[in-house]
Amino acid sequence: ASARQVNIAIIGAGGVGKCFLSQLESLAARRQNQKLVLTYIATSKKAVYSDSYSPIALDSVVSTLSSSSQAPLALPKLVDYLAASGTKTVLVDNTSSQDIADAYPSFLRRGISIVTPNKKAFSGSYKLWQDIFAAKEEGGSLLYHEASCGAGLPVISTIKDLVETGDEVTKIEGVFSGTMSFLFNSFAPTSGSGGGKWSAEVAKAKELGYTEPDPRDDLNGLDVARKLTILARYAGLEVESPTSFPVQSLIPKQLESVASGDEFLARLPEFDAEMEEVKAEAQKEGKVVRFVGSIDVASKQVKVGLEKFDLSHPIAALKGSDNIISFYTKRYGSNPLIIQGAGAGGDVTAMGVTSDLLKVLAQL
Ligand code: NHO
Repeated sequence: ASARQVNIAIIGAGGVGKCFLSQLESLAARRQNQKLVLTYIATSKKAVYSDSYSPIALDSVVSTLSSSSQAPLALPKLVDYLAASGTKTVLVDNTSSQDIADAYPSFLRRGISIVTPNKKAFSGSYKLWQDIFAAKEEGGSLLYHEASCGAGLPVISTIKDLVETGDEVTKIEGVFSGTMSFLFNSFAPTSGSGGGKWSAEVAKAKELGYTEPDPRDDLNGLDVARKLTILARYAGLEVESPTSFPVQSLIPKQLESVASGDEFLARLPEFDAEMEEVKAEAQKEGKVVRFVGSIDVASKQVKVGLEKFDLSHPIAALKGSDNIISFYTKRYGSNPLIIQGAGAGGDVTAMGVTSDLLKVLAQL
């Protein structure tokens, strides 16, 4: 019998997108009973596709894309194009675009499944969250977004499994940002010495590629707030948006509106003394400071910000850019289920997307 075909459409070919493409190439080569055909790929500027849905070769896709003169399809047109192929289709959204996230209901309603590391759809308005799951039901499509929290770590699948098997999540806490983890592990190490100036650590994190191009996008706490919004919703809380609960920003007020990320970095040393004080205050109590998020289900409290931890606490002892997420539930009692490991980076994030794709393929 001939292999069943599944069409793949991809938007986004940046840090995560490129790693995903190489994982997809090896997956397609190993896939026995399904033929995976790339029929559409786009960045914000360019696209490759054809009216006959001819396969785009995976081994040369990056160069095909960069030499293409085709423009991306507008989203409503893309929905029509993909739905008209007559073949089961999976859309992989490797962007951080809110516009694309807002269009998920239109794709899902037309039977197009989605896998994505993009947090915007699940941490936007509560209405969008409801629309997405209603459209998925209506279209009989599938939807996975493991990498929207904790990169490749099994965080979303774990909370879904806990809830769907009838456990009750009471509290979730942890370090949800790879960037913040790296910054505090090096600024305030448990050894007490060796931490550099705050501004120097931020500059180093940027140099190593851990931060967003503009480090303020990490330091304002919103990335963590988005991840907590998603988890809180799965835990049963109707969180309205990532700005509907307290989020501590580490951007000094005076630098909120400077024009560029570079100017921000240049002026950050003016505020080193403030961060030094925060660190010293924790040290006086024999603790270290870390940037954490927590969800208390009973009191419906979600919060993001700095907290002090004993040196022996697992949150204090994290290494590198690792995330740690502790789930307290009825079943697990006072010893939480803990997930820990790399929480940022192209390859591990793409792994979350590829494993989601495998889950979809198994059901198509
Ligand atoms: P890039 O490198 O900026 O690439 C984005 C691509 O999307 C580009 O090709 C751009 O042309 C395209 N694009 C943007 N808007 C478009 C539009 N409207 N139409 C068509 N194309 C468009 O971004 P990344 O780094 O590859 O990230 C891709 C997605 O993965 C984002 O949603 C990001 O939030 C998500 N993600 C990334 C990481 C990571 O490590 N890079 C993680 C999770 C999810 O676990 C990671 C994480 O949370 C990192 C976080 N900063 C932390 O914890 O410190």
